[in-house]
Amino acid sequence: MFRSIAKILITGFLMTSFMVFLPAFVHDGNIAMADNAKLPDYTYVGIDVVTDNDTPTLVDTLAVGGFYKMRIWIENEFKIYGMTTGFRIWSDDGALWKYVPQAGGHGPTYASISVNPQSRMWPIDEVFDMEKRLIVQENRMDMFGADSILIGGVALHKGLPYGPLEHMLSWHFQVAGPVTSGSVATLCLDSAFLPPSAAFVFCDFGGYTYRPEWSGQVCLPVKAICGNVNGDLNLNVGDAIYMLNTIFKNGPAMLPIQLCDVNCDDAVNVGDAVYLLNYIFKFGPEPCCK
Ligand SMILES: [Ca+2]
Ligand SMILES: [Ca+2]
Repeated sequence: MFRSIAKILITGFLMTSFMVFLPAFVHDGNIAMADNAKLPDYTYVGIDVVTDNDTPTLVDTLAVGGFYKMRIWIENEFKIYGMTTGFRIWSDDGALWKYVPQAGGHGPTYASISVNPQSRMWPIDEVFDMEKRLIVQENRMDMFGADSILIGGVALHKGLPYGPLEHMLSWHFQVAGPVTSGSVATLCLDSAFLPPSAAFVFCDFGGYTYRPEWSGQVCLPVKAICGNVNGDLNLNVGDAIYMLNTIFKNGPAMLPIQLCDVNCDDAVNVGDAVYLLNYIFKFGPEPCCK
């Protein structure tokens, strides 16, 4: 019963929000949700960035080639029955990134978002887009562009229980550039423009929509280091091992090529790993990288 009611309400909320308002909507930065005043209770959305491995570590600098996840934290003082969130990851100075698919993600090609099984959001009911397909959708709307992601409707049929700040969702990405060794750029993460609220939209059981408080954008420096191919920020024997493993298992194309050609012969192969080992153990010259 709750399930079907919530589904109808959330669908109605999305239909109203997007299909009715969207075509005529002009964002002037001053449009408030009509129902905000009915829901004064506190809700909050925040993000941080950690390494995407077994022991996630908070980072303040990103390495080209490294795997990271943006963790989405939510605190709510009353039950949430639906949420629509948009995020953007972009650079003004040449930093590049790409999605990292996750096993067990939502949908065949939309799996770079995962739900934290340790959170009170788990098990999640549905994640769907505006056409109500059960997916997490990336790059769906023109207004979002290639640097944005829309977590469509997150339906929580029993309601997301009250609770303190908790890591709910993760968005997985790899830093893909800049690829020139020694260069530094900046990658920023923020909420994405999402009409009609210009931010996140949550709704309660009655379908009232409102905007949670938002922690604001995070910008991190991105560093490209010649020979540092395993995505941490140190150049050491681990990089040579990583290079060899990747070359023999998946091929050199899987590496950040410009950072791998450490002997500057315009090819990436076992010779680069040997060159790197020689440098690390003090026998050879510095990594080159054009
Ligand atoms: Ca390294
Ligand atoms: Ca080479």
